Amino acid sequence: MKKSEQPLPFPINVNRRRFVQGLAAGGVLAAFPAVLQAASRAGATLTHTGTAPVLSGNQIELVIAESPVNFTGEVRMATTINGSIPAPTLRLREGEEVTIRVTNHLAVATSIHWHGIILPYQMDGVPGISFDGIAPGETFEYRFTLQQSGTYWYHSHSGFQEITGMYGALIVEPRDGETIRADRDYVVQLSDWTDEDPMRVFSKLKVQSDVYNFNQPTVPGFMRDVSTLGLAGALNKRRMWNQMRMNPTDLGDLSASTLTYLMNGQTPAGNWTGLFSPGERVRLRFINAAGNSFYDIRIPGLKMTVVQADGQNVEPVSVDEFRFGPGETYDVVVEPENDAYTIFSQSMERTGYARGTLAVRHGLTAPTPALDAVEWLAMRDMMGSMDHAGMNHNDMGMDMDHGEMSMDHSQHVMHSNPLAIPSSSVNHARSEYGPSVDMLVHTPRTNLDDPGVGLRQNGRRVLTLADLKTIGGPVDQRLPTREIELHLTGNMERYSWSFDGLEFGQSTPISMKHGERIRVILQNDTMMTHPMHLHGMWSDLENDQGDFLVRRHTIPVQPAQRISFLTTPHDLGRWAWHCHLLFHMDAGMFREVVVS
Ligand SMILES: [Cu+2]
Repeated sequence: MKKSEQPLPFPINVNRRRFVQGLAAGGVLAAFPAVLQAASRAGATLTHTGTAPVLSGNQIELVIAESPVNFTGEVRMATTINGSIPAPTLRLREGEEVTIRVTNHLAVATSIHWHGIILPYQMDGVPGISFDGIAPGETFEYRFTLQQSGTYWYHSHSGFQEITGMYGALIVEPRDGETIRADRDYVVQLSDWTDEDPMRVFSKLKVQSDVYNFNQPTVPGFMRDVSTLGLAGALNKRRMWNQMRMNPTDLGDLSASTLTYLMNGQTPAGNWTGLFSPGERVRLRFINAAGNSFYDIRIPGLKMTVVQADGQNVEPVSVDEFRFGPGETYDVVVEPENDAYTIFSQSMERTGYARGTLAVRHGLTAPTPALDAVEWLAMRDMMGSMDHAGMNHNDMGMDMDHGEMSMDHSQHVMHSNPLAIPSSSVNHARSEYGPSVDMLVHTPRTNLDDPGVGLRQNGRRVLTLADLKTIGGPVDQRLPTREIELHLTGNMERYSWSFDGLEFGQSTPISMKHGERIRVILQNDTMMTHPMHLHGMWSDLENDQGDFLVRRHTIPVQPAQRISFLTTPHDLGRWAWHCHLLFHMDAGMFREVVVS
């Protein structure tokens, strides 16, 4: 049987429902006295879940330990910071120096990375690059001065500790006071939890990359295609995917067959609730702290005004929905009037959701929308910008067999300064022609106004990268003096992820010069969206005409998309650059950047 014709590997049943909804009192262990006793013998206390405690000031103490949780009916050990999921919210002040002492009570090494914070590289918290990590029993003292304000977060950069509970919000209050007016201010932190050992999840993906994909094409789906496309059309659609040996529903590696989606550490059944009084302006600081899930966020009945992206204020834009990947943050302002609204966060692959409520008092709920139908990846998600009408896929701008590449230099635009706009000629590195790469895009799309598969023409106003404009423009106005092009690559069958076909272990560091203005072009030669996070410096996203749009620390790059950003490496040292999907990072989509 061909892979794409397998039946649903995971029947929808009570177990799956438990993953999707979770327990109402996730994290509470009253029903498991044996575990509690064992936990107290080990000196552990109950894990606090839900709205995180807030720590502020210049001296912060954090303790990493294992502690028990129960989100689905099965007790598991989580990795926690100060015994809480999410970890404590740190509220700090711009301009101040902070000392954060992190003590490791685990049996293995740990680390904390301050995501999006500009600091000396030795304080960045990436084991093997910034420092050695924090050994069992040791305390590491982080000390840095906050040179920015906004919504950020922090997480472990060791192994799979992040997805097992090590993530928390980091809010930096502006030195000169807040410019975004709000009566209430809530952190809304999304994450995902698996009852499995993440290492086992990773091994399973390595053996069969679609093991968690239960949106596989099915016989009933085929019959539906026959009725809408005719038999020939349905067969063609199927044949195309089979020839490419790919799966049109590869929207996420993981799904609700192993994940429970959490909002502020609460399951959907737990229903995290933020209170308001009618007419108030409520600021929601959305943080995607998931290990491996993109979320599509909407609050039915409410417009959301996006006011900040990755901690940087943007010109307000009013939307019904936005998508964000692990690492990204968005602040929105809403003005609720009714008694209750659902904050609905469906995962991109549409197998489950996180959910919470905005309400005038506790206990109220609003209806939870149905999950949107799965939309198959479209031609533009593989081929990019070509007009495909009437084309046979052998002629399309994609090469599945690593044959001759067909570069097109005719589009080259003559300009007084060739670096004024990003180059459009595609350069596939030699290293892309190897076993780590199963797809090359020759005609990428450069438009930034596409919300992505599953959000196109859904009747809602969905945020896109093209909508984001940082207030005040770029800090560094210089044109770049150099351009580097890197491709995001992968091989789905091998579950290998890389830059330019080279997994981290085979790669050499990328060199940047201190203070130079440099353009980075990222082209995605895979069928998945990768949230790319560059440590230690800002990524100033531009459009294909070289016009500045928005300062980010994490940029999602869609399938077959080519984006570019400018950066100024202002701090010397060794920095990490990686996909923020935890399993992609671990599978090799990670590079070191050396600033000298
Ligand atoms: Cu990735």
